[in-house]
Amino acid sequence: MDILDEIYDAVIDGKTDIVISKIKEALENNIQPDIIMKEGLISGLDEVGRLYEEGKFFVPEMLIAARTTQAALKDLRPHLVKQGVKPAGKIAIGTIQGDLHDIGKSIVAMMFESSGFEVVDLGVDVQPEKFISAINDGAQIIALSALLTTTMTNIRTTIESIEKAKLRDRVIIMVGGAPVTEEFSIEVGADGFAQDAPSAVRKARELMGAKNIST
Ligand code: B12
Repeated sequence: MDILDEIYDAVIDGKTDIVISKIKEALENNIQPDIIMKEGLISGLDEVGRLYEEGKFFVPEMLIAARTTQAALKDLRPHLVKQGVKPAGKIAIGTIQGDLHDIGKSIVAMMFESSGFEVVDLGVDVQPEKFISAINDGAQIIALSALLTTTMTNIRTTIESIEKAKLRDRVIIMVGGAPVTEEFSIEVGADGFAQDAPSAVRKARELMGAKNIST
């Protein structure tokens, strides 16, 4: 079997040791770091996302695969930097003001990081000003998570604050969390909604392609 296929399979199985040793072998065989990342790691993780959406994988399997990919990326990062590969985009993520739920937000953050994005995790109970600072610091995507129907309304307040700060054109705004829906996302003027971590990454890639964001 091809080394990249072995990396892909080991990501799906969450076998960190195998992924790391196969990456070493791939580098020794002069396979470019970006090819290892895209065709081994990210496509393996995309498959995990697909299996999750089909109901064949659950959150634990998705977390294990994301952790495997993160560990592998740590090893691969110096080689990617040397090759001049840039992150897929810079994203600032946080749970909305008043809300302390962080499990889903952290899964989404991990999935973005494992998929090649630079992630700034702003934590929980994030005030609009912190999202504004993140945009000023170069975040191209702002991801807002809400788990309570009472805090969901703070998504609207945060988007309004970004508009008032005249930064709306500079950023893609994504929203999610159990009570959030596609209709709500349109109503509050977000750019995109996703119901889980794999579709959040897919949606972000799609939005990055569609909206020309200058930093
Ligand atoms: C665990 C939990 C807690 C923990 C949180 C621990 C932590 N570190 O996060 C604790 C015990 C602290 C807690 C507290 C409270 N909770 Co609570 N909690 C839950 C519970 C059981 C699970 C939430 C969870 O983690 N789900 C798993 C994750 C993986 O799913 P997720 O968050 O939806 O995330 C996924 C997607 O939504 C999406 N996603 C998430 N964020 C984003 C962001 C973007 C941009 C995108 C694109 C996608 C995305 O991707 C994620 C991964 O697939 C839910 C019930 C439930 N089953 O949902 C209640 C629940 C959310 N809690 C509830 C309540 C009421 C509370 C409290 C108010 C209780 C109280 N009276 O004190 C407090 C609120 C405190 C506060 N101010 O935030 C209610 C909310 C009801 C409502 N309609 O608003 C729920 C629904 C329980 C219920 N059935 O009543 N809670």
